[in-house]
Amino acid sequence: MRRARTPRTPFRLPRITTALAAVPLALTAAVVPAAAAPAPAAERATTERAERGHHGRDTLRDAAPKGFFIGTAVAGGGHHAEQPYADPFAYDVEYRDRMAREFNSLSAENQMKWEYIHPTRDYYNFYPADAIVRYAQENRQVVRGHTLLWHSQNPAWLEEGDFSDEELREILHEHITTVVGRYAGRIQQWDVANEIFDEDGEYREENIWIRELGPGIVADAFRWAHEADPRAKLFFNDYGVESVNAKSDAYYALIQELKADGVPVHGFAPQSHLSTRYGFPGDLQANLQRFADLGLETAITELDVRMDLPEGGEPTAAQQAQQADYYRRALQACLGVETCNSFTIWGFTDKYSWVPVFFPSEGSATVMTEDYERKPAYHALQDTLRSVRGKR
Ligand code: 9MR
Repeated sequence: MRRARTPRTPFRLPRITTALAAVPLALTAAVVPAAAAPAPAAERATTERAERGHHGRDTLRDAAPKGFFIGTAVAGGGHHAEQPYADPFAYDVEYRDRMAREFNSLSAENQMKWEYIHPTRDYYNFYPADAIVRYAQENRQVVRGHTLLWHSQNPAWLEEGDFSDEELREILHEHITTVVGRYAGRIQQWDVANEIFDEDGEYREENIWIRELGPGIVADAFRWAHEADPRAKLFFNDYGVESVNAKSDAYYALIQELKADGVPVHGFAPQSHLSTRYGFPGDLQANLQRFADLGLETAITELDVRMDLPEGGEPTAAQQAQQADYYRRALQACLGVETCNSFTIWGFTDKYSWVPVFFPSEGSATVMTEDYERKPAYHALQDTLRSVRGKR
């Protein structure tokens, strides 16, 4: 029997005309600089043809083995909002074209986070997230949803509100039901719980849900997400859990408990924000494997490799080679684990990377320069994918 459909949203959305609906997104963005406006269609087609000439069938998704998802974060919101450019996903045509050609999986960098998708208590802003899901469908890409229960990027109405425990629980329930339900069948993996443990493997105090409602709320979040979309694979996601350490041990123990209780947890993902300041986490594959052995899917969800930039800002050849080595080893670790079928980099061009904004002396963390030139790290990924194509 068919399940009753969850209503798409209990709230009234503003009516929009078809013409408006076709505008990519960021209708609410401030003034768009003229230079950033999309190129006229004809010009765009020429650029696309020229590009295909260069890179047609020569991209990461073309190199990927069957059933393997190579993804990127879709730039928009978050740190981008303070940068001197218009929303990349809405207005950078070259960026959009490359994203379609290079990747078969997309993650919402910020657009599905609470502060964006649920900015006031009674209103959901689905435009940016809808645009990503629609674009992904048009380009035969899967989507990773990010994220439902987190301590950061929550709206003030939530963090500063005066709610009873019952109300808070209902707010989370309604949010998960509404957001996951809206995209049901169109999201491959959801980062249900993000960054819930600190470095010592203790629950983070900053997490409003866990602090106010107790850790049991995590299991409820997974149950509610599963009810809203039984097909989506539900993940724990965190940084600093690439290796076997106190934090990843905390996930290992928690997931065992949850599975014993029948909670629908399907995956564990080390984000993998790496830096050449620290060595490569050599036990990444072994760590993924121990989670796979619990019957879980695994994924790399936010890989980038930042470095200290020399004066002038250009990485040396040696730095580029070291970075390429980190990218290659991260991908090899994932490919070495049978249940690791999703490998996402946190942005593919330095033009939009979060790294220099958060780590001022570091940068060059992605696989393409600001001008979309492919770095050695790009080729490391491409060669590694090609080497297993047909064998996996
Ligand atoms: O890339 C995101 C950036 O645009 C935001 O400003 C930032 C705010 O915290 O979040 C970045 O994405 C984070 C992701 O959601 C969770 N893991 C760490 C990522 C990098 O900070």
